[in-house]
Amino acid sequence: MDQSKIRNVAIIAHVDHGKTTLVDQLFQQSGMFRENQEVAERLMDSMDLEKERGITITAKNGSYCFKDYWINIIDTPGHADFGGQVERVLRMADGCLLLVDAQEGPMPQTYFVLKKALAAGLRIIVVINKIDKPAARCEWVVDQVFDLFVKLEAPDHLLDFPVVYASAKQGYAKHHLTDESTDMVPISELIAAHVPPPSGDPNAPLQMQVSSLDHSPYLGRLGIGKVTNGTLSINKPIAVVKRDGSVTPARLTKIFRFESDKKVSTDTAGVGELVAVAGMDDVTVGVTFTDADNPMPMPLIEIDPPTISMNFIPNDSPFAGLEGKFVTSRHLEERLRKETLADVALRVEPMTEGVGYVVAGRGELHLSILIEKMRREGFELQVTRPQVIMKEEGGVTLEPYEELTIDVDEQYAGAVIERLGMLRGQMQQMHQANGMNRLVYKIPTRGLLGYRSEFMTATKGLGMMNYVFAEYGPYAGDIINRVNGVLISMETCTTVAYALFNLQDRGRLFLGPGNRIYAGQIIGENARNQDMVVNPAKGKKLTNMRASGSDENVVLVPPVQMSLEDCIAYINDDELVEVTPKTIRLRKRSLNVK
Ligand SMILES: Nc1nc2c(ncn2[C@@H]2O[C@H](COP(=O)(O)OP(=O)(O)OP(=O)(O)O)[C@@H](O)[C@H]2O)c(=O)[nH]1
Ligand SMILES: [Mg+2]
Repeated sequence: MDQSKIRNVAIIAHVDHGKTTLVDQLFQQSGMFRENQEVAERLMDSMDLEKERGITITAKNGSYCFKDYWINIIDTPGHADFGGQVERVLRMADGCLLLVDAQEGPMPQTYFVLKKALAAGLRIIVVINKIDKPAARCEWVVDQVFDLFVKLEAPDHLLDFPVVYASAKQGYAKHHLTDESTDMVPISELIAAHVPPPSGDPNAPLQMQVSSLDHSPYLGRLGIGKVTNGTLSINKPIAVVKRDGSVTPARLTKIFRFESDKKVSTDTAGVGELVAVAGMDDVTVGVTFTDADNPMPMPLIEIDPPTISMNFIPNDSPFAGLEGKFVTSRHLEERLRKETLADVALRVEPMTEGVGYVVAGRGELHLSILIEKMRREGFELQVTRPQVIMKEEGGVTLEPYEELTIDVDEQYAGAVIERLGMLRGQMQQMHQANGMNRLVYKIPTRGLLGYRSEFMTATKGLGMMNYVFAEYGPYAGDIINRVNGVLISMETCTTVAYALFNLQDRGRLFLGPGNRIYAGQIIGENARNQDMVVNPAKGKKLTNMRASGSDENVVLVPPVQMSLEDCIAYINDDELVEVTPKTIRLRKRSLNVK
């Protein structure tokens, strides 16, 4: 492949600003699909969980041709919990498309990814996306982006960034807002003109560092990265330099290049190409494949430390083993170890007290995705309330703080401000425009645990909240995340409509009639602030007199549906979430309810 015609571009943005949709359009319009071929929406979001949730969880590679250019695209996740991946895959890129929503403007994660792209010295093309939105305010957004570049002290030659206006959804991009809306060509033109070709030396010793991982059912683990120097070849013995600096000989069994969203096998790959390689089962992010006679490791990839942890413990509820295939602590350990190999942002250690593992990651979503994957594979387990990871410095306890940005309708702002105050948030800024308030806070990560669903309820689903890690700061004091107590079942039984009917005035129920439950299981939230033991199986006393209102016609309020994330966010320290392939239950740690 002609090195001068390769362009390696990462697409970076805040969550939902349209990265994966933009990739769809670039692919579609490059003519690589047959005219009548059915192509899935958000093609690159290929994992089941990505499709279901509409978010990108892992970065992915693809490519398309534009004129005689070969454009490699790296689609990245926008959610802050996966921010570490963005940083790593930027090593494969020579330039970036920074997408910004034409209405929202730069958001916390825009700041984070731009900072990383600037640190990597990458050329940046700004794409103002979603210009079809009626509330789009392109000029304002461009100004905001410029301010962001200045705030991040971008060097002069990057300050003069090219801008393109797009609707990824409708499939057009343009250099000026007044241009006609036709196709995506302006974006490809800017990539060809502004992103430099990869700079390596084809005659130097081989260097390819693994920036991300993939898995193939036939070949096992695949390491993905850029051939920075030299040539990668199947038949040539090479050496691997691991993270600890050790050098071992290796031989690759397969090399793939990315063509559209597929991997295509090849025997050699030259400088600047992005490839996936098979042949090393314990390949991890950061290792360098290099020349066997002249090993040249590349600088290590820094990995952000985890910010929160949860305990994963084997299921010991009365219903353990009834619904899952993998239940023991050995199963848990094996599975978690396997995950740490694939996900470098995850840490796993045995618990110091009791049986189980402390699993530390980059946020609630990061860990809940892992739990969801495990339950789909047939695991049963229990997890504890997430804890933030504190730091000691000079005898002082420090805790992580986030920068929180909230967009909320004026009428709900008061309630949100009051609650954030209780959660130890400090307001930094407040702007009002068109009946909306934008609030910026600094708040301990602890305060935000579980806050999202409360926020959604408080703003009738219309608010937006986003946060990114800001810094470690002094411990902010006690925070009470949940004020209500819970309703606990006093016996192992099947829930009965009549009993639930009598309980529903006490608070909010989490399940309906006909559910098998155990003593100590949580069946709802108490309206008061202490726990209450209740009997959800208590049928109506049978008397000779037939009273009106038999069991069949009691009217039940629909139970509150709690997702896995809701449950994790909900529990207190003396409670657990029990997860099986079929059910998610909330329980007291101690099932002794007598
Ligand atoms: N109106 C409008 N909506 C768009 C446009 N581009 C994307 N969207 C919508 O925005 C939502 C998010 O799009 P995605 O492409 O998944 O965004 P993303 O940046 O890949 O999101 P993450 O990978 O989760 O960070 C989807 O509902 C898209 O249909 C656009 O140009 N106009
Ligand atoms: Mg995406």
